[in-house]
Amino acid sequence: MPDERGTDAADEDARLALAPAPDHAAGVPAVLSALRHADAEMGPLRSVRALARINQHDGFDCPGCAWPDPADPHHAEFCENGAKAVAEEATRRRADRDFFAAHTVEELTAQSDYWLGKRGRLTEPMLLDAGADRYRPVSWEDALGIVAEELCGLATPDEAVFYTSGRTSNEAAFLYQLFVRAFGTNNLPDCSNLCHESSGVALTETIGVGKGSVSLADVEGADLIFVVGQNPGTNHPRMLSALERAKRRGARIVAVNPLREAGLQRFKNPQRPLGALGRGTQLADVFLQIRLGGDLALFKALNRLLLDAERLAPGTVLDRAFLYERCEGLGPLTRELDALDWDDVDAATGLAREEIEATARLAAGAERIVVCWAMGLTQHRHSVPTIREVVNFLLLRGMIGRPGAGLCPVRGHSNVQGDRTMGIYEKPDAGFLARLGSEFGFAPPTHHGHDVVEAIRAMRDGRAHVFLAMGGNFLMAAPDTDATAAALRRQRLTVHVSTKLNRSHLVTGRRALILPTLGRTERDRQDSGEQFVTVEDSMSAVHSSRGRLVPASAHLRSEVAIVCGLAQRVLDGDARVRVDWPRLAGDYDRIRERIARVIPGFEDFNERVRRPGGFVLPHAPRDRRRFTTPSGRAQLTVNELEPLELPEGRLLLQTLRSHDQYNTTIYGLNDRYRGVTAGRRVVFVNAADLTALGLADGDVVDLVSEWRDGVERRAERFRAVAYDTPRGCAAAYYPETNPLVPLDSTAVGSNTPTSKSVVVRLVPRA
Ligand SMILES: Nc1nc2c(c(=O)[nH]1)N[C@H]1C(S)=C(S)[C@@H](COP(=O)(O)OP(=O)(O)OC[C@H]3O[C@@H](n4cnc5c(=O)[nH]c(N)nc54)[C@H](O)[C@@H]3O)O[C@H]1N2
Ligand SMILES: Nc1nc2c(c(=O)[nH]1)N[C@H]1C(S)=C(S)[C@@H](COP(=O)(O)OP(=O)(O)OC[C@H]3O[C@@H](n4cnc5c(=O)[nH]c(N)nc54)[C@H](O)[C@@H]3O)O[C@H]1N2
Ligand SMILES: [Mo]
Repeated sequence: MPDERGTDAADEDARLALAPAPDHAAGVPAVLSALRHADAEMGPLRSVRALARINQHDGFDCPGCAWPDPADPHHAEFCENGAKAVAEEATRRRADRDFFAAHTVEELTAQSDYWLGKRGRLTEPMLLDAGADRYRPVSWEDALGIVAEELCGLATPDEAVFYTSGRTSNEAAFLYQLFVRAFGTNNLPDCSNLCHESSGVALTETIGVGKGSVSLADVEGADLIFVVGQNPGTNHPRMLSALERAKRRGARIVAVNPLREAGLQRFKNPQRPLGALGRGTQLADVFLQIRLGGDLALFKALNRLLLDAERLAPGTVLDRAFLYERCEGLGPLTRELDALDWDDVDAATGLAREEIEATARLAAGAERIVVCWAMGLTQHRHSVPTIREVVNFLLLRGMIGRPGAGLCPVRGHSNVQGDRTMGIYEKPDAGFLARLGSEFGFAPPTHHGHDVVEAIRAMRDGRAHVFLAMGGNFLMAAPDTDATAAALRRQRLTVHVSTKLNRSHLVTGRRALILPTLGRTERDRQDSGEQFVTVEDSMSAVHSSRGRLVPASAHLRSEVAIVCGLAQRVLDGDARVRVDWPRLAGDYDRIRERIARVIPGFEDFNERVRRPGGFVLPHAPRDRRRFTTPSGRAQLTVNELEPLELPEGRLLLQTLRSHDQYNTTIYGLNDRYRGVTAGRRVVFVNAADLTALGLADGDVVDLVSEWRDGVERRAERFRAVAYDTPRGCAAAYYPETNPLVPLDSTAVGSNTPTSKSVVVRLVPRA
């Protein structure tokens, strides 16, 4: 029987099939897969209209990933997975009032996440009354009234939690954080807490800005590109085009990953004539099949080898002028690296010394180095020190603030970076709060709020009673699913502003509301006429996004309108905050005027964002080699290696995405690039580990995670698959494995759950 985590193992197991993984990404199957999805969800006409507008100057920003758009967009500037993301939103299916009347919440809970997502778009506000067995329609006025009633009944504003996912536009995010702070709390956890927080923390400490330092032109102009802990073929397919262009100009690519991901090996560009059919471009020149969590050791080793090379040929490897003028900490770093224990490096990385030495030689000789990374670096216990060591690597060679070189954290959600820029952050800085307060004439709270993990604890422990989410699927995205479910169930009210049904709507507080909203692809008409919104990509470029499709239902409201409606009801009569919410909701230019006055870099926002392609936010290290750290210098840091102890008979499990999902939204049950068809409950294990554990390829096992709290967390019925992954390092899909990630197992410095290193044992099913 499926449970509230959405396990429908019995159903999937029977059809699961496995084949050898292909050695390349995209090509004809990608084109076909994209078209099949689009057609099934949208029909042929709507497909053409929707897909033609993705990432064009007058169109909408792809709701897929945060990879930037080229200055001259290709006539079809999207990828297979972007097309799927659009189809998912622009689907013609509807989860309307009849649907909710026909199913109890209990019945819906028994369905898989895949099934829930396939019900289509939400159409009107729905309320789950205390004690009711199913949702019923409710008017917007009544819905907003319920939220206001519960929020105003709290003992303090800090008893409410306001989550944000990363698709929310700049305009909605800015008003949302303004509303939350005017209400009186900084409890603004977001999906970044689960995602690139480690990057933000490490970069802020070392270069003074928590964002990447490259443009698309830098990536395409680099002569050496590292792709570390990232699976671009699936998660950022348009990045493959940039890598291909760099390769054509002679760049070399080093891929660092425990898995031989298809997209890292070879790319058949579906957007070039014959590209989808030919042999494709070989991408990675060097593939370092590293152990999970081994990257800190790898980059320390590379840095040590750079120092050694400099000693042999002084003045040829390190950028001494840059180091002396702009950086500090070289002395302690040199001493630390000189004491590096190579046995530790061998153990942590599992790489051959020659592989590391050959990579160091490439790095010593390159003129323009870019390092790209994603979740493989950010979701480990030592993620922050690891990313700091990547910064050391680039600083030693003077590779920040130089064309064709720099740091490239590749963001996930399409506006996750913009939401942070707009102030969605639980630890806002004093300068930002002062500007916000003076613009709107109130005193924002200064004490820090809860991040995701803290929010779950607060809800679990009875310190928070109302949970509101601007998008996302908190229950399934957060770690420790059972603990998160228990925390949500303790709430008086849970509220979700959503486009589609998901499990977070089903595991609720005493009362629950679903507030349906417009998606990116849809026309947004307000008092002053049709509106557009803006977003910021991974490379700090801000541009507009205008939906053209007819909204999924006449009752949908934009996120901006929902926030303004909420704020007006909740803050009603509060003389401290003087904001004309209806005026802002009626014309988004008015919101952008306020953003321009509060957030640095947004001067003349309305004018500049109307230029084709928008504008790029300032970034002192990138633009002027200025480092906005307290000392004004870039920080070289000492990062200690702490080898991870893996008890006998245990594996380290990473939880990752298949090719057929968008985070918690499951598009389909295939993972074409890893050879999996019709199932998701698989665990990839090194063949020798299987043998050592007395298991055979294809055995069905339970995954049991072991943590020092003594609680054994279990995820049942996974097919063990012999796979090309280093000894001791297993992999399985998120979100099915989230029940295994202990709430208290987080990265030092960023508090991000360690989703890429969970200690597990495999227990055969009887
Ligand atoms: N189609 C699609 N696109 C997406 C998403 C999606 O779900 N579907 N999600 C979006 C979001 S929010 C995000 S954050 C990004 C995520 O993009 P990715 O970070 O690419 O996503 P993951 O599937 O988590 O893959 C992690 C990769 O890191 C590797 N890895 C794991 N641990 C380690 C390690 O210790 N060291 C190294 N070197 N490598 C390691 C894994 O083998 C895998 O290749 O994608 C975004 N784009
Ligand atoms: N074990 C494990 N856990 C992880 C990760 C991992 O790698 N492993 N990755 C983490 C990462 S990187 C991230 S970013 C988080 C993702 O966490 P979230 O951002 O919370 O999750 P999503 O699955 O992206 O959210 C999907 C839901 O968003 C809603 N939605 C879609 N579009 C819109 C819109 O335009 N507006 C509104 N209001 N709602 C919309 C839909 O209802 C949909 O069901 O998960 C994290 N959790
Ligand atoms: Mo993410």
